[in-house]
Amino acid sequence: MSAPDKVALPSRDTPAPVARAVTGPAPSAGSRPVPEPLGIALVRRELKDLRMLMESELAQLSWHDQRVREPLRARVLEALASIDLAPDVALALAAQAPRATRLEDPSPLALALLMRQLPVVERIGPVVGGVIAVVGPTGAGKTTTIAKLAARFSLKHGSERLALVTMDGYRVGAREQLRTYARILGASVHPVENQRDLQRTLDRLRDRRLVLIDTAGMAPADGRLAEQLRQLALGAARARVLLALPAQADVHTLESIVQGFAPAAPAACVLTKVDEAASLGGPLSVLLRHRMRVAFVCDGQRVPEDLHVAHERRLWLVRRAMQLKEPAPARPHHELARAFGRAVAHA
Ligand SMILES: Nc1nc2c(ncn2[C@@H]2O[C@H](COP(=O)(O)OP(=O)(O)OP(=O)(O)O)[C@@H](O)[C@H]2O)c(=O)[nH]1
Ligand SMILES: [Mg+2]
Repeated sequence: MSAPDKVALPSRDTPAPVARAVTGPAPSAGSRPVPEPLGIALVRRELKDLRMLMESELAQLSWHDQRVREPLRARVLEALASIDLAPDVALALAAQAPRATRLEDPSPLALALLMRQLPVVERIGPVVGGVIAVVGPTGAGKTTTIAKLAARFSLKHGSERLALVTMDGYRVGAREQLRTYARILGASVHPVENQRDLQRTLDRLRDRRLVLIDTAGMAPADGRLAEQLRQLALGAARARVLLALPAQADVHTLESIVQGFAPAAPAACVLTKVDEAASLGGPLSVLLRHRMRVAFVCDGQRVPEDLHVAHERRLWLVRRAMQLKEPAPARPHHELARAFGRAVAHA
């Protein structure tokens, strides 16, 4: 192979000529890019195929190795993967499985591991008090959750010591939606425009036993989100923040929600729309990966019946995740092996 001695090394000051020396002159403005010679394109494709083949073979090898060395853990991993748990999370969980057991069927083991690791708020009752703000993306069920929490409270303590505050001035009808719930419960609603307004309103409501703050739904990428969260943090410093996480969203969306709302420092989340989720692998993966604790689980639109305390629903949630798994064969072995290989490579 001839040395590429004609290609001058770029100095620190001169920008690199971006492969022009090798591929010929740059196309002039308006001209079409010069197509790559057919031979080079073919070699490139062959190399890519070869790399994929080698990666897949290596993944298969390490997967088979795992199955031989630790058959029980491999079976637990299969059970966890069958509910669509992300490979990194499934691997971390399976690593906690014992190496041997007398159990014939490893699924209870996977269930037990999930149960033990699922982060939930332990000491919480269905009737909460204090100042609680619910944040989250559009349509996640924030206002409905507020209505459910408010209804629970007023059933037990009446509505005189309850107040609802809304920061949602964006969506048409948002305030009216909260007012409708408040009217039914006989509670007061306090719309606020900005951080100082929020602060003053909370000061006035100091004697209330429960103050629930509804916020405007915003996508994690929405430029206005940072401002809303800033106003909430400064205007309601003593509020505990709950993040509404819609369980039917896919794992990437949930990941971006958790990251996007991290500046609000949520104390826990409310897992909403569990009844609409076709699989719970995504939400469980994100909860486990971020150690995001679940305070409440919502599985329907009914107020307040469809709100449940998460620590009482732990087994129910994990069982449901297991029931929602794809019918057997859950996931082809080669696919699991590839996921396993990828997770090992990224570990
Ligand atoms: N199936 C089901 N629907 C729900 C649940 N929670 C809320 N919903 C419905 O989801 C829709 C949106 O709920 P909202 O409470 O308005 O959601 P939001 O997050 O306040 O929405 P925005 O304020 O527009 O961001 C409504 O039709 C609710 O009835 C749930 O747990 N299960
Ligand atoms: Mg709302």
